Amino acid sequence: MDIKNVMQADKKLIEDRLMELMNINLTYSSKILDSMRYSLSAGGKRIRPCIFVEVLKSYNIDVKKYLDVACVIEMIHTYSLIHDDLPAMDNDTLRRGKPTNHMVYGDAIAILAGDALLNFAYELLFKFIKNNFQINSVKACEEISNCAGIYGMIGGQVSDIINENKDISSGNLEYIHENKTAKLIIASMVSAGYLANADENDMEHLRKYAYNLGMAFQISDDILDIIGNEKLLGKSVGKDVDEGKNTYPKYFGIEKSKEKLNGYVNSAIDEISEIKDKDMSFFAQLATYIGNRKY
Ligand code: GRG
Repeated sequence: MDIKNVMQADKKLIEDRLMELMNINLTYSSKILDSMRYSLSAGGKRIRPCIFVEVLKSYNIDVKKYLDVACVIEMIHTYSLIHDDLPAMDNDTLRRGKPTNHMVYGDAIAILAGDALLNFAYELLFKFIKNNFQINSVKACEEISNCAGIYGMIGGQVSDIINENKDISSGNLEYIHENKTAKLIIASMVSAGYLANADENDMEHLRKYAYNLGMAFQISDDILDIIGNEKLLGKSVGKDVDEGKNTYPKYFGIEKSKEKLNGYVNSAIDEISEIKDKDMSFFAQLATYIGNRKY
């Protein structure tokens, strides 16, 4: 299996559905749709919804039935990037090599586009529960909202912002990355696990795999930011490294960060290998791929 081909196919499925969902008409406020579509189709890797889809596939579940939940996760991720790029946060002018949302639509519309994506995501989750009414659908949606909010991504972002240019403990550093980055990856894996009716033992390993993968993802991202070669990653070209940010390379240095990255990759592989009666090879390969992203 070549995971790049697998992810390419998943990406197409997700992007087609995203654009269908965004096929909305608004007479007097269509600008918000332009702004939402701009960032949704600006060339993300779609790693979170791919993870969601691949968990379902491992459990032989019909992916199409749950595609809207995959799109919800990508919408939440996209809103977070739009807001993160705003002048009040990271003040970035480029993302994925293109002008950031607020550079094209202005701050007010960019703020509203982020809000609208988050709100639309929850509208879709309510519709999904209405049409698939069972306790595990509710648990899947609860997991997503929990991981995106103050116990997750927003909590991590807050701790990141208030600690800029400050010395923090390694525990705080881990908290920031676990929440800012790993939680949305955990949401992708665990919500799919619930929808696949995975047993408790599997759920535990899915959760721990996602945590380790998320930490590895962030550390490799930070190492790549420092060493450069951003074109290989397909992410924002020309973005400067923010010296005030608390990152693993800043805290531990590059070599120790690489060791930590390998540790998380190996732990992720160990966790997923514990699920023995399903084909989880995609996930072992994904962890290896993230560990080997080129510097
Ligand atoms: C504004 C609530 C709020 C949160 C922002 C996502 C985020 C939190 C900040 C973006 C900055 C950053 C480095 C976050 C860590 C997560 C991360 C590596 C995001 C980039 O994800 P990719 O690489 O992006 O999946 P693409 O472009 O592929 O979608």
